[in-house]
Amino acid sequence: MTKPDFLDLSPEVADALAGNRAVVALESTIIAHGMPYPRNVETARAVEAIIREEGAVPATIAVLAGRLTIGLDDAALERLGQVPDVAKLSRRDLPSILARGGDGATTVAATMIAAHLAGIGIFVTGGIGGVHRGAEESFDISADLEELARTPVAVVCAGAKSILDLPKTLEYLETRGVPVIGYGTGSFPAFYSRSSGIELSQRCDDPKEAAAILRAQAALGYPGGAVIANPIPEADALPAEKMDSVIGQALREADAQGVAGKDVTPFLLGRIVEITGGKSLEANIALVKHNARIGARIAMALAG
Ligand code: PSU
Ligand code: MN
Repeated sequence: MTKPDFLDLSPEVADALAGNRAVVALESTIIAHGMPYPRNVETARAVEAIIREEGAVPATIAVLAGRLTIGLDDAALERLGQVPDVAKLSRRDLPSILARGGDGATTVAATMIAAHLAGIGIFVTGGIGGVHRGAEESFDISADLEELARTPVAVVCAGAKSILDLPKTLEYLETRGVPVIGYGTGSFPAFYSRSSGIELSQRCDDPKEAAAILRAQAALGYPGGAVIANPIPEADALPAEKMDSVIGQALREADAQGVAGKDVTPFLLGRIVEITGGKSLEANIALVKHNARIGARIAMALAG
């Protein structure tokens, strides 16, 4: 594939890809809209360090001055984490910002698109977007799900937050043929807690097994990606009942304030951190770091 001229790879990432070494993509919406400053930037750096420790190369992705940038330097991470109102970019938003210029943070969907253009097959984050509660009325279904159905990038995450309708999210992924693979678990993780109680039909128990499944999927020539659902470590998990009531409050506030469209997810994420006095943030950081370690190991297994 010829590299589009709006794509910028950092020298480290370009080198690793040219040498067929393990590279792990990371999103930037989690930095700009998923966590407060300065923990967002600290976490972004810590996650990159974990991926390096495991022998892989991290590639954080964002749009900077209208360039789709793969592999951010420290100044760029700081800017995305600090500047208020950085644009949140999903699939639909990329063409305009690349044409017009400007900065923006990429969601799971947009990060998958960029990773695939660059030739990166593994992507680590916290949680994916999904079918929102009440979607039968609002039609609010994250473009992340459709992206998973069409772009061949595997996303290592801790499932999805129960701000979403998790059964409907899994039904959607099933309909679109996206493998959802429990990593060391038979049930779908619920982000802050290890299990949503929903059984998964597929699991793997180590990086080699995950890599074998992804290789088989690639050999089948499927257009889409996969979800590797890695539960939060036991020691960092929060009680599900407690988080359900926090999430319930955040959802009621969003409704009362008429929050809609792309603002829904950032609003809920921000309120959950505030209502829990930062406890949810600690859990979020712990699970992202854990995903980084597992994702890097899977990338190493795929490259090796
Ligand atoms: N869920 C989280 N943290 C996040 C997001 C989701 O627990 O930071 C972000 C991701 O970037 C995801 C996006 O792709 O929100 C989904 O937004 P929407 O629901 O508007 O598609
Ligand atoms: Mn939405």
